[in-house]
Amino acid sequence: MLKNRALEKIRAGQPAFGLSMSMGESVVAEWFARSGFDFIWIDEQHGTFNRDSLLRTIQVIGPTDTVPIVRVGSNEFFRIGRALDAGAMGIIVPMVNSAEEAEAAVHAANYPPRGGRSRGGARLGLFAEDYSDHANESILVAVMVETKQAVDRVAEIARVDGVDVIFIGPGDLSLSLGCEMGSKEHEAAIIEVLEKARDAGTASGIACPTPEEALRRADQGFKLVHAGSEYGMIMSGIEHARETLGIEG
Ligand code: 3PY
Ligand code: MG
Repeated sequence: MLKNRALEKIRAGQPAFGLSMSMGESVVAEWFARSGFDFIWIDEQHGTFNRDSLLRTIQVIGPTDTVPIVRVGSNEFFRIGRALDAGAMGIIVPMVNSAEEAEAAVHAANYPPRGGRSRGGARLGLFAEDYSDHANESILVAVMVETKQAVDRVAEIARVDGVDVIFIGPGDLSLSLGCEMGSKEHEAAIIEVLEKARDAGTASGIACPTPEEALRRADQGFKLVHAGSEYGMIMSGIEHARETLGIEG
């Protein structure tokens, strides 16, 4: 069997909390992997990862109970297969705007008969002899709803078999809606996504900049909850030091 603590928690109706990494620094990965969080989101889309640093980060996190999940750069068959072959136990697919695009992500992440993932990869035998027998049930597939178009179609996206989580990207959503983050319109769209996904029997997730915000979203019912990034932590640490010492930038 393959273990995926984040997916187990979501299936049990509990929130799974995670941190994200956007820089491929393996020592940060070591600290994050031992932090007790349920998952680490490795950001191929906006981060500075290349193929090597992505693999190294997964190699550091993989042996712990914390689950490595890759936000892939795009919804491409080979890109998704490559992240999973490197050892990711989940994918987050950005900018999914239709049921067809969600189906493509599920297809890429699952071996036949559910999908069309290609079997191979030098690492997978490390996880289980029968990896390909268990991968489909153990790998988390999250699709990101972060445009107006996707909000309008969220009910059909959430009904796609094999989508475990509808994940909101609040930043892109505010750009697409043309409203401020935290505005009434923005918040209404977030709650609409949460409720429509719930009606379809699918969990929701959301990216939060702070643990306080993550707690608030978990209380609202979000299950895959991003609670901060190494980048955000570095920036707030720098800001705190500057303010404390009166250093002007
Ligand atoms: C967004 O806010 O758009 C995201 O993709 C969060 O990572
Ligand atoms: Mg986004």
